Amino acid sequence: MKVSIRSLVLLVTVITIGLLMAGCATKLKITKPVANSTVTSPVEVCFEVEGFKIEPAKNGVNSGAGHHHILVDIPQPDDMDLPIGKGEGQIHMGDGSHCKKLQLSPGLHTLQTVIADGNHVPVKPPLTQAITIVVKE
Ligand SMILES: [Cu+2]
Repeated sequence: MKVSIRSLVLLVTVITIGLLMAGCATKLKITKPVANSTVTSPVEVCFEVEGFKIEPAKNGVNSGAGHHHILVDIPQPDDMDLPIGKGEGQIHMGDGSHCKKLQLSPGLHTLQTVIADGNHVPVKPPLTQAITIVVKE
């Protein structure tokens, strides 16, 4: 009898830990604009993150924390071990914000968000999502 109660306690513990881990899973979502929608410029881009802390880049490199980047009309970097550059289409939200207004020309655009650490190096496993939108005249 004692053994079966122990087994039950163990089972409940395992299930609880499993549920807690599922609840802590890191998720990143572009909440604005809606994917495949037609919008007008300036376009406000907003993100929602679960299980990960968004903080200013000046806070340095901290486990489980970083800031957003938006890659506009450029592919994801080939080498995700290198810091995200500061060239055209590479937007850093180093102030720790969740939203950014972008001036975009009319036409089709790809927006990809990448979360990177205080040194601008994409976090591992990568936290990224890409959407396509159309900006009308
Ligand atoms: Cu950055």
